[in-house]
Amino acid sequence: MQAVYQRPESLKDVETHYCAGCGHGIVHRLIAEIVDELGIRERTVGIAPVGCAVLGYDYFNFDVSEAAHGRTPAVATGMKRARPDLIVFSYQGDGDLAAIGTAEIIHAGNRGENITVVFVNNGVYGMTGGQMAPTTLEGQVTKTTPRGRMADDVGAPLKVPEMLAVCDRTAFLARCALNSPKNIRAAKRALKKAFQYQVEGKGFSLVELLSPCPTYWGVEPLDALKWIEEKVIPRYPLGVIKDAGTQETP
Ligand SMILES: Cc1ncc(C[n+]2csc(CCOP(=O)(O)OP(=O)(O)O)c2C)c(N)n1
Repeated sequence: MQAVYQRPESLKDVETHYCAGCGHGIVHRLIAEIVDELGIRERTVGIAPVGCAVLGYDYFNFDVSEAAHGRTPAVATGMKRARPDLIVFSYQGDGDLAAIGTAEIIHAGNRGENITVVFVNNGVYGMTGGQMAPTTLEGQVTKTTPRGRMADDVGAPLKVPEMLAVCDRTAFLARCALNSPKNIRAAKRALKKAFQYQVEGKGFSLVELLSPCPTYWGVEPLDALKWIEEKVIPRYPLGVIKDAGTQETP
């Protein structure tokens, strides 16, 4: 019998702590498949964030460092500059990247660091029990926003790849969703390109992944996928936001 689906070598054979229906496990799997397919496991280093993925180092079968409170792009920068042969990725949630780590991500992108950023946007600070994040939608109930985001008070939901697109030195920026097999396959293609760009020395890449968080959205896992389709994607359009690698040089 031919095995068509098995555990990637880059993923440890352990149970994760993530809730049922959470997107982090899917993202871990995609990264592991890509690292295997690119044959870079021996030189890959991940930087885990604060947030639900704080224990990411327990699940990947390659080196993972940890950086507090939005500082993974800084640690990734140092690691990549000291050892350019390494393939370094920063793994971040929306609280970590778009709130407490906003300055870090903008400046890493603006410097054009040759790193890959995996940005998991589930619309809440999951780890803190569902407080509002910069990405929380108007009308989205969270523990600290029972009536949804009040844009007049706190601003509109933040579009991170669009924000980074204005930095001259960002190379590849995309947004994908984890709500269907088709969208997950597209997410894998975008993530693979982001890693490939680093391997080819093309510079800073970031892929935002719209991810379900049934626990802190207070909905069933299937309803969380429907919410992404009906509410999140219309507010955060999918696709490649910038691809400098395919531009012809004059
Ligand atoms: C305003 C604010 N700043 C900083 C923190 C510290 N903090 C705790 S968990 C966390 C990350 C939030 O998680 P997120 O990045 O949204 O990932 P998730 O847990 O949803 O996977 C941060 C920044 C906080 N709770 N609130």
